[in-house]
Amino acid sequence: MRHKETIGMTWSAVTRMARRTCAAAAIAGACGCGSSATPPSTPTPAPMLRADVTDPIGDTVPDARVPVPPDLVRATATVENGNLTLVVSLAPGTFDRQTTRVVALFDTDQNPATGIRQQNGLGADFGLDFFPGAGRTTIVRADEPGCAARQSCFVDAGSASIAILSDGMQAVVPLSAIGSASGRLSFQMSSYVVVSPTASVTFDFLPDVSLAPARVQ
Ligand SMILES: [Ca+2]
Ligand SMILES: [Ca+2]
Repeated sequence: MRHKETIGMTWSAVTRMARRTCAAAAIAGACGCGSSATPPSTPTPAPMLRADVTDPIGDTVPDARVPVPPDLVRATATVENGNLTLVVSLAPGTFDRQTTRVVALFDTDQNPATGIRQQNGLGADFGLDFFPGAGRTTIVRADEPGCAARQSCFVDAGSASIAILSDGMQAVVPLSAIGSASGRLSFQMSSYVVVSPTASVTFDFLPDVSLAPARVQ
């Protein structure tokens, strides 16, 4: 018998044995069949989830009060080890650390009927309000009754630090802080500038409002 056949038979025998073992364990309700020899008490690491979304340069809405409007060009979202890392990039020269603000809205339960309905159909349950001038992002939660009463549609639900990049920002937040268990969510970002104590101007959306929300999956 050639060596290759020996290995083939041996492996086949091992597989048969494993199947039998698994079949017995399955009856007892504790089988890791098809995965590995990892004990059932050790959770399998969740696969990394990701979204990478781009937006055109030069598609901001003009406003005389803001000579250089913040122009969103890219967002990447990564979910790993129970955290969401969100990186937003702006067109070169359009990110002003003192005045640029960016908000990310998450449809955490991926249900358009819950949360605050957006123009593109997103039902926003949570959000991040990036404030580079203060070096942090505010975590906000949808307040549906407040919104219906024409008060604030989102209320503060915590904060996280942000890293300032050359043309953008990065935030890392625990999934639990934005009400997400799996990390699978839809989102949309927008850039804005506060132009007076009572007014802000939104300049750009990513993805555009005519497109479906971005999906982390
Ligand atoms: Ca843009
Ligand atoms: Ca929702």
